[in-house]
Amino acid sequence: MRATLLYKLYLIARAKLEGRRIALVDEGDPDGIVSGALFRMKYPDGVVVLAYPTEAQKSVLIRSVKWDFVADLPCPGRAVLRADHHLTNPPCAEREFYDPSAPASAVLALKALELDGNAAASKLASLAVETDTANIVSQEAMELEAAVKGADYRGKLYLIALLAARGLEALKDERIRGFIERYGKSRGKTEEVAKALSPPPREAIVIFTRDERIAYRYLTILLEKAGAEFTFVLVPKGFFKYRVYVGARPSSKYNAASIASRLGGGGHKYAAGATFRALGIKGALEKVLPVLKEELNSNEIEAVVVSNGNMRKSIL
Ligand SMILES: [Mn+2]
Repeated sequence: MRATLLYKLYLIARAKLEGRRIALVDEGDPDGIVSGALFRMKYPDGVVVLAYPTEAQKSVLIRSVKWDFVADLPCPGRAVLRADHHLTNPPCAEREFYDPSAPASAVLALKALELDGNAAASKLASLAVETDTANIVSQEAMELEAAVKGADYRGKLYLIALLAARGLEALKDERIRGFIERYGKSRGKTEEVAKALSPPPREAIVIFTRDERIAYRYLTILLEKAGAEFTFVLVPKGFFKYRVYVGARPSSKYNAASIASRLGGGGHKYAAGATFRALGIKGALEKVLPVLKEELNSNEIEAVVVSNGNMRKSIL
């Protein structure tokens, strides 16, 4: 965690000292990564920094910088150009390419960076649409998603650089094949957890007492496929940090974004998330339960608590 902060500081300092353009994109998914690659296609000597949405809103370091380009993230304070499609992120940059009805930020980034006519750039943006709308049909989109999820911070920056330089050929690179393989393993583990939780109730709420290092967003998708209409996953992430993944089936009455935004996060109606601080799992539940009870219109919440590999049902 600490090391990444220092690395971000280094990237920012280097860009500013060398007078290079600097971009901030979402660290979490292919849409952000592709947007970063598009920025590097336009400005090959530009510097890309990755951050999560909460950092863009709260990190003192991130907010102290004037960003030339921001994509798939809320406003980090000062920005020249921004491409985004999140309903929960109000416009803020000097020039906005903001459209909540766009299927991916990368599509808006394509226009913002004037890369519409570039075939390799358009292809990358189309993969971001596949992954961001949870409608992955091509092998390339599947591999891109796996590479992003399997890579660490520097690995993602490497992926961005290679996508910008070589387009989809980047997916054949040996180091990137390694990221894809790593993610494949965590997916397998996630599928086992989903199987153990199936058939899920209509409102599937899963509380992890420790980070099992599985693909939690994928878990919500699997639970929805298995019959859940609403999914909510709570996971500890590092010191006193908790991450929430919320999902809602498109045909259902649920709104994932409204729950996530009440926990300090945001996202889309069908997939949203939040990160917050709490002192232990008890404190985290104290934050989460009142919101769930109100949004689900219920006095008690039936959850599955996953603790050291054991699962038990619990009324909270
Ligand atoms: Mn997006």
